[in-house]
Amino acid sequence: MNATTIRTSPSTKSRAKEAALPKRGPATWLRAVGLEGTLATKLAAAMRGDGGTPRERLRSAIDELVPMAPFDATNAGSSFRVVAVVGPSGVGKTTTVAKLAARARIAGKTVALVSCDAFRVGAIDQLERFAELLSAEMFVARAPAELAEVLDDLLERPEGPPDIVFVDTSGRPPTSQSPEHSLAGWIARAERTRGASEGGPTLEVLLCVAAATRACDAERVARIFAPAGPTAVVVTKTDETCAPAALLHGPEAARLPLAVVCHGPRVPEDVQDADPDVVAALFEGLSPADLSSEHGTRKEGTS
Ligand SMILES: Nc1nc2c(ncn2[C@@H]2O[C@H](COP(=O)(O)OP(=O)(O)O)[C@@H](O)[C@H]2O)c(=O)[nH]1
Ligand SMILES: [Mg+2]
Repeated sequence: MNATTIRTSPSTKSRAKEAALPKRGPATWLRAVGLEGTLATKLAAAMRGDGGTPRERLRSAIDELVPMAPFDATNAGSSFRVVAVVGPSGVGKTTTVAKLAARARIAGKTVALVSCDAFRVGAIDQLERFAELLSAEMFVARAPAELAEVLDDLLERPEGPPDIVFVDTSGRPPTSQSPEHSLAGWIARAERTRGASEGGPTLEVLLCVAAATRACDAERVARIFAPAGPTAVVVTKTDETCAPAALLHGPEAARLPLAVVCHGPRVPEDVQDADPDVVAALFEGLSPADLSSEHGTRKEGTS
């Protein structure tokens, strides 16, 4: 199973036509793909510049404006990672957990899954099914104390903890009662008790935003989920829109780098590391498959 082999969507040609890069001024095109405000102004200026093809100018403008921090499924430099996924309900959090956990398994890592979503009917069963497919252990934590207990138990295992623990959350705005709210405190405590020499645990909190989210709603999502302490952004459902503005407005609103892009519901295929070429192609209405032939696909464990 190769997580980075991506099929060309049947609608690729029509979407590419809809979003074809402008031959003249870029302002109309930027509006059509949903980009607004200062970001659109900066992109328009960069795209009007000299040198290169329109795609090359778009790519380098994206590279300048949006930091990218691809998800490291190989676990370089950490002995116990906690990766939580937060964001609005229905955005694709549980599916993203499954995709990233599958990538880690493909890279030969051990994973455990924790569901903190005791709210939505069927949410625990959904993660349980993914856990079975991945031969991963799965736990349920309904409150901060339960999550701390699960993580303590995993960390103290005589045979050593799993490489990565993925924490799936409900789409509700985090409060002090939400398990994910307690993660930063748990990490700090674990670091104190274990000491740096033992390689303390690390925490990543991925904020999921759907690709079609407008700039003002991306701001709203970033504000609502700020208490969970996001560290990077995941943009989902790029396959469902020809205006995937949140690829840029999501990271802009959260002031965080883009980690991965999800372009379909399939696990583990429909996920791609953040990369300026991939983002530029998605704005052109191309699927990441169109790029893989130009750039080759990166296999887990070979970076
Ligand atoms: N088209 C498409 N569907 C997706 C994507 N990611 C998730 N989904 C689907 O969106 C629905 C909600 O996903 P889920 O992971 O349960 O969302 P959650 O409520 O945030 O956990 C499911 O039917 C998923 O299969 C994506 O990138 N593209
Ligand atoms: Mg879910």
